[in-house]
Amino acid sequence: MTSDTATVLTDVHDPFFRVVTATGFSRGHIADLASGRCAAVRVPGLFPPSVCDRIARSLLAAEFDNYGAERVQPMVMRFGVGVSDYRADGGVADSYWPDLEASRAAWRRLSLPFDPWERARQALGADWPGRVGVGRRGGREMGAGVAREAPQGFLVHYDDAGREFSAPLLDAPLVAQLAFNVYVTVPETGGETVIWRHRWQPADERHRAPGSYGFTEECVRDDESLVIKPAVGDGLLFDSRNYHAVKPSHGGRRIALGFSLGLADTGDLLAWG
Ligand SMILES: O=C(O)CCC(=O)C(=O)O
Ligand SMILES: [Fe+2]
Repeated sequence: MTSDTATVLTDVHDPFFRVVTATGFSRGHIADLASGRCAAVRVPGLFPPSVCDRIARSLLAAEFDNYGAERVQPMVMRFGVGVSDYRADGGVADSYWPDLEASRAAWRRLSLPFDPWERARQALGADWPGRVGVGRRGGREMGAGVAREAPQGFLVHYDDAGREFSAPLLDAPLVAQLAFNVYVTVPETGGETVIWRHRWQPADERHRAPGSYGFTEECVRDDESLVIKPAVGDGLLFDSRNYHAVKPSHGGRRIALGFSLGLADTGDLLAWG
């Protein structure tokens, strides 16, 4: 490749690969995300400082579990269960359900005076014509979300239940999948979320360590990217089928409440953790 070609490649920009900053999540934002007309929507102050403080006070003192070390290296911590740790034979391991009950009990023991998941869903649904609820599988309600902390970051990866599970994960078929996070504590430096304009393709598997959830940076080397530096209270919604990563944190903990958000064929938005 000549250096001229290289210059052209790095200069090329997709006008739809952009972060929109807004005062709330509108119907249009969610439609644009689902249809690929924007990459991420950020709402500063989605959770007010008093709400973040209250959640942070509880979570900073709580004991986190780790995601399974065979799949997730470097280590990522979680408070609550995430279904990605329970993938078994293309489905969901039975142990997800009792562990989810234990996770709900652990969240109740934090004695928060509000339900942060309900609050987040209300914000997402403020302008949405359909329902915003928690997804069901076999009639049972899935987890509403999980608090996560990745001190050394998340590797480059994508999230797409349609590929990760051999049959539909939820009872309602999904037509798009987004990731939602709200940040309750952030580090002094680092902890940026990076999103690449790249969706999984078969050859990408060359860049994945066996059994790992993540890919090497090589996989997205030539792709346009966006870097988002979260602040406390920011809500971030993005298309999780685009590869994304989180940079390591320095000088403080980065705790995010997150869930996947599917757009169902019914027009409802369904969360799961
Ligand atoms: O913490 C973040 O900013 C993104 C984490 C992530 O990989 C996700 O929400 O799918
Ligand atoms: Fe992700």
